[in-house]
Amino acid sequence: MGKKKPFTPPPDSPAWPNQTAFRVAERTWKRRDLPPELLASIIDPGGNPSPAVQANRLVPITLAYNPPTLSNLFGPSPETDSNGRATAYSAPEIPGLILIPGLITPEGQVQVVKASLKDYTALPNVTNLDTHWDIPSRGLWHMYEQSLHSEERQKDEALIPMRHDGTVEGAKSAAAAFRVGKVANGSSDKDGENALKSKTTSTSGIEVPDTTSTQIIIDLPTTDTQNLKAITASEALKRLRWTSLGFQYNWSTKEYHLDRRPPFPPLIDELATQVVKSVENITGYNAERWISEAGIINFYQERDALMAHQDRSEINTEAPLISFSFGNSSVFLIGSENRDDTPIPILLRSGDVLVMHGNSRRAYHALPRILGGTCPDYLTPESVNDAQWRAFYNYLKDARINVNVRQVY
Ligand SMILES: O=C(O)CCC(=O)C(=O)O
Repeated sequence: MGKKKPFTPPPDSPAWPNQTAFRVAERTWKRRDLPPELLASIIDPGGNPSPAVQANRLVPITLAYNPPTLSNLFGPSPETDSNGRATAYSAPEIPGLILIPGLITPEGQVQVVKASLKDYTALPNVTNLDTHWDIPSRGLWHMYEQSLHSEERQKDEALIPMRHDGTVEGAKSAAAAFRVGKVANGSSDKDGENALKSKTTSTSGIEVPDTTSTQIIIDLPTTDTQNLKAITASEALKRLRWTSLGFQYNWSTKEYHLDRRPPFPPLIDELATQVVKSVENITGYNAERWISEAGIINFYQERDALMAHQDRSEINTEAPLISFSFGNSSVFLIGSENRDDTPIPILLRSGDVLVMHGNSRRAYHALPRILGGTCPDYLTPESVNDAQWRAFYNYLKDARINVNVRQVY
């Protein structure tokens, strides 16, 4: 008798008991063998003409401004009204969600991807790698590029050492002063070394520093790192999951560190601010009030996923959350504040922008699936007039990058 294949229950099977509707949707969309009829059910704001629009799952809305007048990195959306104003969409099933497909031009996408990989993965922005590896101050991308140019690549590729207590290579040469902190007992800032001199009271009544902090504290690992070893820059890039911008996020307490605030990158601030402006008429949140205070850049390899979660760490609940997608397309699920509600699946493509405000700001959402092989042709090195781009494309063709920006206070 032949060997029996292990049983995998179909997504809606009673063999998945006591699962919330959101969890069932996540498991459904995680599948490597997504059936064509399931793929056909996805809401695709960038599809032209979009069947989702025809099915009233997306409703065209008019933006306050014609996007190219706000930023030279904004293109016109695929559809424009008679005044030339771009069309964005709301999704009636998820009140407060706004989708602006194809907002970022190919040139804009190239700029943001390059900056995300090269500039924002270097100190003073802290990445998931910094906890475990002592990335030299010249930065991960710089090391990676050097390894690409090295003739005897395998032999010459430098290793990134493990981080050991008290040793931060970057501290020796970087302009900022670095300290290594212990996340476990929260004692890293007991002595007030990082106390900020200038504080301002936000609309939420919290005292928020209005200056950026030059001191970076890298939390030491709370788990055993015995099995980790020094790695090459290309290995490290595959393990890169996130980098944080502005107020640094404490992943353990799920709060922002008021005393850890590297300067927010002007390019991302500008794009986010102009998106906020473009949707002022819909959100009612005036761009004058907007401050790009914190951001996370998520780096996904093809098999990565982001589990269902709510973004609840921001105190300012009126400000929208702005989210940009680059590289391979993905399936984005968003529901309500209750995991028992079935989420809707949305296809996010490179250059798309998503705005969460109102009810959707606190809705559960997840990213169960990256769709490999969907990085757009206009991003291939042959299509982009930039000699440096080839190395970035080499990474992006198998990846997705999400840049999201929040006003915290
Ligand atoms: O990658 C995405 O599009 C979603 C990211 C996200 O939900 C988050 O960082 O909270």
